[in-house]
Amino acid sequence: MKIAIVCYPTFGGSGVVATELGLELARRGHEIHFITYSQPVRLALLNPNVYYHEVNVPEYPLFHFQPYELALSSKLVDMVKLYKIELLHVHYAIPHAYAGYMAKQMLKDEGINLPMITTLHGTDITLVGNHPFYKTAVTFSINKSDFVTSVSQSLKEDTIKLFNIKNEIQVIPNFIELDKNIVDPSISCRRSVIAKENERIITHISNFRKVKRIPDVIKIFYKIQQQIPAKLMMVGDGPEKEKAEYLCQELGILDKVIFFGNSNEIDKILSYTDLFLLPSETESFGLAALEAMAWSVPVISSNSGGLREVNFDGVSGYLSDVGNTDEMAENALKILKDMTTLNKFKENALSVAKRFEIKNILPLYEELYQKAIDKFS
Ligand code: GMT
Repeated sequence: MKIAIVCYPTFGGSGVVATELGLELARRGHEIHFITYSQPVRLALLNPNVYYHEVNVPEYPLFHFQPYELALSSKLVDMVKLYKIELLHVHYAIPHAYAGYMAKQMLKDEGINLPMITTLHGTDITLVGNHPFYKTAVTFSINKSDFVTSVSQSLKEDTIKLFNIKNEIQVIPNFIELDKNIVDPSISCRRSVIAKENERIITHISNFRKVKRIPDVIKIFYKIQQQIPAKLMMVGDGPEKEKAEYLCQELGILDKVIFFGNSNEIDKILSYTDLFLLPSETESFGLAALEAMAWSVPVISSNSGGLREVNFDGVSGYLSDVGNTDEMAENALKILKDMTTLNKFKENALSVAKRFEIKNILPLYEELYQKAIDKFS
């Protein structure tokens, strides 16, 4: 199949899911065209069957806001015609489903009927899309998509609750590729740069937005390090990062916290992590938690949204109410208290992660693609 994938190219989860999906589809012989405003961070272009088409938005003094949707829909139409693309898969409703719908209409005018699948990822529904200034257009573009998927049951329920949706929503969970998780022999020496032998390594990875409750991450770690020797690795960048650095300074723990910024070495970092923290306000799925579990790292998370479908309480980690940092710290200490308990949780984390292996999830997308193409042919 010839598939166009529209996504955000940044470190966020939806872009990562879209990129990994496209790369795996390409390995399976499909022709994949990524269409976005810069090269997706996890996209290695040296893959056969993978194309990347950049959307450029020329500046003009009259534009206070650059008309990205316009440039994206034009690019879509041009690439669909040039490469004879059969299907459009847009990740994150805003503004991709809207631009995709416009492209479909333009193509229809030229006698080309292109099916469009929209995958809802989370904040496009729960935080941004729900805003009264966007809601009308988001509802319209979800209802005009030919097929709609969501990354968790919880997100499906939120979508139905928040929008007047007429379409069926199929849940296709996010996935993980486990085969690539091979421990690099240089890892133990890298670990020793970060922490001493007796120190536990705790990690948080996110885009450092408010929804991630970064101060809670710090508070949980503060309580942990009062009881056991530990280091905290803060990976990612965003608006809450600087405040977090000051909070660590105030609490006198700055020497125990390493702020990495955005990293392309997530796998290496996770391979020597003992515990992952994700106390988010809301999380439609929690891909970062799944990525940690795939490296046998147990997770302390909030129990919001789709996290309950990923992190199993008392098995792969623990879940607490949003903001209950005391309980989160207690649970963390329960896991870290001795090697036998930690190893049990590590084993469990990996076995839960295996349910989300790419080889189990990808066929669901392939079936849906086929159904969409058949419907339009
Ligand atoms: O976390 C974000 O705000 C980024 C957002 C994205 O588009 O990258 O993440 C959402 O999509 C991820 C991939 O499906 C999910 O794993 C995240 O849970 C979801 N974030 C939220 O719901 C807050």
